[in-house]
Amino acid sequence: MKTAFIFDLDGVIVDTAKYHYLAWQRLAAEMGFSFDETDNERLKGVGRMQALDILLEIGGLSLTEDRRIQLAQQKNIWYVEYLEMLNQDAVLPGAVNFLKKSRQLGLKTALGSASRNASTILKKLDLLPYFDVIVDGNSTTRAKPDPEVFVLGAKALNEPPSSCVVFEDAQAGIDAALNAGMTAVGVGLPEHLEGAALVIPSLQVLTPQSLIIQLL
Ligand code: B16
Ligand code: MG
Repeated sequence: MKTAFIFDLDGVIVDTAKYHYLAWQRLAAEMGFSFDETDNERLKGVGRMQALDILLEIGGLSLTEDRRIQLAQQKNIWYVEYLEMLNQDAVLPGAVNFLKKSRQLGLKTALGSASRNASTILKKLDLLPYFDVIVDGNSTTRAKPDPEVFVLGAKALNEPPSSCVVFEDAQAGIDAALNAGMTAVGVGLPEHLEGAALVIPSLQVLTPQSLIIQLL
């Protein structure tokens, strides 16, 4: 029986992916190479420095540690600027209802995000009260597909991994959930979410209750 849900943030609860994309694209443009949506798919769900390394690999650049840190900081400055535009429209379809119903059912809920901006985003959108526990890029040292973020979430909820369902929009996150010994539900396109027990286009298409029954 599943008793806890762990949600990724970007791409599952809120649509912040477009702001990450804009900021990475701007950085690539400054360095003189182009970066498209197919390339961007590889950056989803992974931590900031790892995402930068993938970007630099795409651009064929090898840079010093200091320069890489500087570039990651610049990207984050732009990303945080773009987040100023964030409003309730960025909350993905069905997300709030699904969270509400999960809690009404007595399920425990955690956030498991790679983002170091997760709490700022949740606060801005009044979503903090829907989570018992927040685990984000500030409390982890290893990026998805390492299971750390979800393992910490389950521990904080006091639930065994086998009782947890992870909702993820990125392959790295699905792999992290499976590496943690949890059930993964993919949110997005099936071709980017291999290994998920189920792939849905958004949280709008199912209820927590029907999911629990499906996963029995
Ligand atoms: P930040 P998630 C991830 O969030 C994003 O999908 C990924 O694109 C980003 O690089 C990562 O957070 C780090 O974000 O730069 O804000 O710390 O999908 O794990 O909620
Ligand atoms: Mg995500």
